[in-house]
Amino acid sequence: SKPTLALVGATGAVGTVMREIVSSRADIYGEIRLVASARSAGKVLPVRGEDVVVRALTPEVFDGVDVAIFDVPDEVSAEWVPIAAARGAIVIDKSGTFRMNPQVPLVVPEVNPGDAANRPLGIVSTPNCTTLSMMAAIGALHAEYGLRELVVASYQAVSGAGVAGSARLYDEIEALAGDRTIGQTAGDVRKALQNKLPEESPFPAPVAFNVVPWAGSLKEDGWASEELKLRNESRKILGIPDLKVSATCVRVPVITTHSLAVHATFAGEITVADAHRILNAAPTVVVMDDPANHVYPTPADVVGTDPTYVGRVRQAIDFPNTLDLFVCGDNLRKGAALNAAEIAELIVTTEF
Ligand code: 2RA
Repeated sequence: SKPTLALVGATGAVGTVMREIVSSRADIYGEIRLVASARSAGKVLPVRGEDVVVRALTPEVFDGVDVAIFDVPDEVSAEWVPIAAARGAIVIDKSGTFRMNPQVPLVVPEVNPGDAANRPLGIVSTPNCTTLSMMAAIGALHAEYGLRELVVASYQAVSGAGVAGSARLYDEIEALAGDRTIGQTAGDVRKALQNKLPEESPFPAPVAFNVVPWAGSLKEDGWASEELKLRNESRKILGIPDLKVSATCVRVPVITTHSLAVHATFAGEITVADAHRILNAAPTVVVMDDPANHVYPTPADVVGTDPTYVGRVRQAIDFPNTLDLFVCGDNLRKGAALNAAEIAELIVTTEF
């Protein structure tokens, strides 16, 4: 019989995309159970064209579940993922809790699919959306040219901070719209928002009419957690423990789709033609790279779609072993729900 899937965190930003993704891809599941906090239990949400009542997160909800996909805050995963695994579910977890645990594989199906089968705790982690947004492209280049260093600047969408992140940008834009004096005096955006939007923002500075060089929490020596995740997770997924990585993560006024400017250094010389050939052959990568005709990926043009988009590929003038490229990926799809769904499909089709 077909396996039972549980979607835990079914009502969040990623959960909403998750329901849409499992409804539109090959129908490999028997029952699909929707699970959320007690606050959301009882809601009726569509999945595969049917209304499903959301169930509260309890140990019993995992009885009979074969695969559970979790998209909940770190502390909720820390408590509940082991409970689901102990009840026999194979858990695919989107939180940061288990990603760097050596007993938990961190999987991007295009890059390291084999790792998904080796899961002593019954848990597979899926990476942070920023890492994921570039990984299909970087993994393909690495497989042929041997990656040595990554220097990355991110341009991250507000929905990376969940439903509240998107709501905040819409609110800020609405509050400031129509004022053609705004954005010309130091602090005027911040002041106008303080007057009009008294509630707290999920971001440490205005995000409308602005860019904010911060994502995540403060770590040692001034690093943001997001920047360290990009480093540590890239090393683990690519299987290069000493990969040199340095990142600066920036929030921009985009609702959904993270972008990254990537400076990638390889073991030997790599040309733009080499990169185009490899990226064109990668099934989930789309090359949009014709600057003479203004063809390059932008978040607004690719949001809501599955591939990893790459453009602006250049051989760095002073670094022959280095490519500079611009990558866009939908942070709620490949960056979150889609990658989790693909891991689940990989496990179900090979093991059930
Ligand atoms: C962000 N990467 O964009 C985070 C979400 N996991 O805020």
